[in-house]
Amino acid sequence: MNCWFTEMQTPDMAISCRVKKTLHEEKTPFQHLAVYETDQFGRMLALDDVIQTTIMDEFVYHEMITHVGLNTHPNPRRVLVIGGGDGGSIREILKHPSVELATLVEIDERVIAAAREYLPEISCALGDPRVRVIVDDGIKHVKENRDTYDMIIVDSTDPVGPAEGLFGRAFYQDVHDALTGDGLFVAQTESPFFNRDLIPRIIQNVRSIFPVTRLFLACVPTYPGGLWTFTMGSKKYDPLEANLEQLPDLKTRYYTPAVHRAAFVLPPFVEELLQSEEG
Ligand code: AG3
Repeated sequence: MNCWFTEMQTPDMAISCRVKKTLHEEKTPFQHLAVYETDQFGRMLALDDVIQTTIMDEFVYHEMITHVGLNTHPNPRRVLVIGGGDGGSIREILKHPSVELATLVEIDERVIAAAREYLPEISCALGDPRVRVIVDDGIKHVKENRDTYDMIIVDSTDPVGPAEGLFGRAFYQDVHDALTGDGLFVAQTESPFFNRDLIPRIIQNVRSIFPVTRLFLACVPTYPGGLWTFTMGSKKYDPLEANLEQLPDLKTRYYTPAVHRAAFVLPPFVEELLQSEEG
């Protein structure tokens, strides 16, 4: 059998990998959800034919979307993840002893169920007593919870379909208001090669709301272009001045204090996105 999964990463470019077995497939009220067994990347979760996470490279994304922010804040106790139904961000958050409550707000409960069943390495922390799982719209949740979270992680899909609102100014304002007085947020913000209109818009919006705005990079092979951006908006703490001397043992495979600092070193073609007047 010769069966391939293909994601159209742009209208003119695709990534394909051979599928050994389709482990699960369904149409949820929100999207098409599939879990494939592949030789190249291990098990892989796709939503509407877009790769969300794979056993081979999920650690990069989940470590970087969580630890950079958590180690920038001196005492993160209440942390919110919007999206991220696979549980990878939650798993990393719980490595921080300061965290008392990690809340996951995922719009599609079927994603959580599929991750629990087929991706236990990623979803393993969802049953921890410090975790609260809420099936709801993240946009609504931040509107309804003011001054509540020390850190918010926006672990979303691409800015189409259910996640579109998670990239707009109104949402960042609600994220700001849902954070405590010295809180910060980190969002996944797509490819510096293929999203050159989107990223400057995000940066401008976040800058108009947060005193500290930073972009950082990591390499996620299954995402378009491989090089991926994350954006931090912070009310007080600057990730470039974070005290990384005495971290708990995070047992990471990508994140280290040196990688934390290096992630903010931007090549000129990325730096340009921060200076753009467009948007
Ligand atoms: N969120 C998806 C990031 C965007 C991937 N885009 C793409 N493959 N075109 C990942 C969720 C993992 N918790």
